[in-house]
Formats: sequence, C-alpha cells, structure tokens
Amino acid sequence: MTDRSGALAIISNRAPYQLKERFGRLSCERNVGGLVSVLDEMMCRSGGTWIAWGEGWGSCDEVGIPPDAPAYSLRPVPLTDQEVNHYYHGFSNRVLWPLSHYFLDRCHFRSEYWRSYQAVNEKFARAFRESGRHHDLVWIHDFHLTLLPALLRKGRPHLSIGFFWHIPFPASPVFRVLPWREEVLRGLLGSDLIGFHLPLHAEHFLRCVQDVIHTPVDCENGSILYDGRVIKVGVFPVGIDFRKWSDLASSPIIAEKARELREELGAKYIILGVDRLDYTKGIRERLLAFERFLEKYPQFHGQVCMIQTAVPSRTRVDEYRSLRREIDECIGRITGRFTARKWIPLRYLYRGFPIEELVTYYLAADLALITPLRDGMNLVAKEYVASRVKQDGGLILSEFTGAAGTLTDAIIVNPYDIEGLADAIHFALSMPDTEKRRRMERLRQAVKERDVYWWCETFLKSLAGRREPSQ
Ligand code: GDG
Repeated sequence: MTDRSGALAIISNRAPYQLKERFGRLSCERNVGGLVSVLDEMMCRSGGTWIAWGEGWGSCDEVGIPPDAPAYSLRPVPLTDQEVNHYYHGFSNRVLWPLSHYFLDRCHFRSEYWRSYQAVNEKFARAFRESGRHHDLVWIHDFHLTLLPALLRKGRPHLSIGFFWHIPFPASPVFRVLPWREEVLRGLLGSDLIGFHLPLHAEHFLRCVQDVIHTPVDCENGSILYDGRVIKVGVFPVGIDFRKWSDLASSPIIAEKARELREELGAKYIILGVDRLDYTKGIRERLLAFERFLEKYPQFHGQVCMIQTAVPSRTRVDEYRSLRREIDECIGRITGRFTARKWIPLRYLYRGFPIEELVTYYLAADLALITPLRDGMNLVAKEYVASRVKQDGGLILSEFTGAAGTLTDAIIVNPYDIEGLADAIHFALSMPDTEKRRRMERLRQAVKERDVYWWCETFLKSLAGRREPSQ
C-alpha cells in the first residue's frame, strides 16, 4: 500500500463511505450528502486519515480511499450494538441533540448513556493513536465527540485540534441542566479552535464556560484561557457547493422534469418542504399553518399544492416513531378536509430521493417553506436558493435557523406563530415578480459568496494559524 500519511486527520461520527457486499465482493460506496462529499474531496487532495464509526465494516481496520486510486486512509471504528444504542441513539440523539435544540422535555439523562458515550469517545481516541501516522492537524466534527479533543490532547500536547459544532449551542441556563456539563465542556476545551455557525452560538458557549468552568473568557475576542493555553472560539457559517446545485438546476433534462412535475400536479402555485423527519424541523407546525392558510384564504383552493418530503431518520428512537404517527395524522386530516374532485392540496413523500430528483423539486416550486423550530444552519434553504437559476421563487425561513443569519432577504418568520405563518404564505404567493427577483438575486449572492469551500478553507486556515512550533 502506498504511504498516504498526511498532516490532516478528520474525525466524525459518520463515515464518508459504506462498505457493501456485491456478488461476494466487498466494495466501498460513497455516502451521498453535501458536507461529507466536500470533505471527502478535500481529503482526496490533501491526503491524511479519516476516522469514523464503521457501521458494517466488520474486521476491516483501514482502507485506502478512493478505492481505485487511494489518496487518503479511512479507519473505521467498530461499535457494538449496545454502544450504538447508548452512545449514538442514547447520549447523542436523546440527550445532546434535544438539549441543544431546547427540547428539554425530550432529554433522557441516563447514566448508562453517559458511560457508553465516554467509552466510545475513548475508542475514537485509540483509533487515532493506533493509526500510527503523524498528523499535525485534527478536525473533529460535531456533538457525538465532545470528549475527544481533551483525550487527544493528553498524549500530544502540541497537536493542533479544531472542533466544529454543527448544531445550535444552547444558552447557559439550558446547557447547565446537563448533569455532565463540566465533563463535556472540559472535553471540548482540549481544542485549539472551536467553530460555530452563528455569533449567538459562540456567545452561548463562552458564557457556559464562564459559568461552569470559571476560567478567564474574553467574549469580545472569542478566546478562553484554560490550562495554560489560549483557545479560540470562532464563527464559520457552513455553506454548500453552490456551483454543483446551480449546474444541476441548469441542466435541460432537470428543467424538463420540473416542467412535467408542475403539469402533473396541475396547480398554479407549488409550495415545498424538504426535511429529515425530525421534531426540530417544525414539520407539524408548518402543516398546521398550511391548514390555516387554506381556511383563511379560500380563494387559493384549487390553485395551490404543497409537497412535503421527509427522509426517515433515527427510526429506532421512540420520539421519532411518535413524531411519524403525528405527522401521518396531520396529513390525513388536511387532505381529508380539503381534497376535492380535481384538486389534491397536499402531497406527502416519506422517503429520500436521488439528488437529481431533489433539484427537480427545488426547481418546480414557487415557494419553499423552511421553518425549523431550531436549526444549526439548514442546508436545504441554501440548496433551494442555489437551484433557482432563473432568480425566481420565494423563500419563507424560520428566524431560529442559522441560515436566517445570512439569508436576510428571505421572508423571516417565527415558526411557532401558526397564524403569522399562514399570513406569510399568503404574502409570499401574492408578492410581485419584481420583488421576488430582487430578493432571490441577493439570496443567491449570499449563498455563492460563502460556499462550502470557503467554509473549509477559512476554518482550516484559522486552525493552522494557531499552531505552535512543535517541540
Ligand atoms: C446538521 C444540522 C446543519 C434531504 N432530503 C434529501 C436529501 N436531503 C439532504 C439535503 C441537505 C441535508 O439532507 C439536510 O441538511 P440540513 O442542514 O438541512 O440538516 P441536518 O441533517 O439536521 O444537519 C444543520 C448541518 O448539520 C450542517 O452543518 O446545517 O443545522 O442539524 O443537504 O440536501 N438528500 C437527498 N435526498 C433527499 O431526499 N439526496
């Protein structure tokens, strides 16, 4: 095997590739997904190692990526069924996820989840040490691995460690509810650079460190003095691959498919919602607002059709199973109430689509309703904007998404305000074309300027700039 050792290591919960068995042969299949694909491309250029949970990888302990012309190494971390249940479905998805999105009543603070979370973070640290390569920079992703920075720091005091937190960071009175708040913060403080999407999330984090760890914090400059080191806290709003979405949407085949879709639906106005089925995404509230819109503005009957797609997600977690039932019931009630002989006001698609089909939906819509109750960023909003190559279409966006920080030309709403949301739909559909175009031009500019390549580059430059001379 050629030497693929490089300066950079990426560590994340999910791997960029899946191992598949076909006709008795093992092959690596790339996971589709915006961010992962871009990081994968970056690793193919830079070389190095990617360490991630290796679901279904069996005894395989390292593989060259891409398999046909290896540029970097992927080291899978195998997890037992119990670890998957306690570390992933438990502490990650039933503690840190709801806590960070302000859903305290959905948190299950169970000590067996915590113990497993600690053990799995240690497993990731071992995998890094055992990779046997020299890495100067490590970039850790997300809330599944908060203890890892401090674990890596122990053995390598001069290693440059960056951590990016992809979801909202809650305000101190909320975060402090966590029984293991101190351990989680001390874990993160093993980093040299901690990145968030929004200044608000960074402020919350700094405030939590002040309240829980009682160490000097400079909120103005975003830095923390801890354990004799200065830790930088920065804001790096994640972007998308603007060019990729824009090129896809410019393809004549996709444009034709979007035209056919509009013809099939036979509605003058198409409203679109695209989400993972998650209680943070505000799908139920959005459906209630659509129902209220139909009650309040009967002149739109027969003219409007809402498409809601929902990718099945975390189906082993109880909260997600009951959410699915709730959404099914809501959809049934609305279609039962309003469907007429020649008009179906609501179409619900409970599955994921190939990216080409997703762009077709983005392109066919007149209005996207992106109304999470809380979201770190929300990439769907940016993908929709990048796909509007004719600079048309409206966007209603929740004020509680990170995206609202930069997409200020969207119609910004409070997703909990059902009446206000119903009125916003009416406002958006009644907006003159010139105004829609003016807004969309500015939205596209904002998404294009800070794309995912900008995000990777600025984060890594900032991390490299913090390196101390090695000793
Ligand atoms: C977390 C944070 C933050 C959706 N349906 C299909 C499909 N998707 C893709 C979209 C988009 C992705 O899923 C969803 O990304 P989001 O950003 O909206 O949400 P999370 O998954 O919760 O991501 C979030 C993000 O991390 C990055 O930092 O923005 O706040 O929660 O890319 O395109 N993809 C395909 N078919 C579908 O049907 N192929």
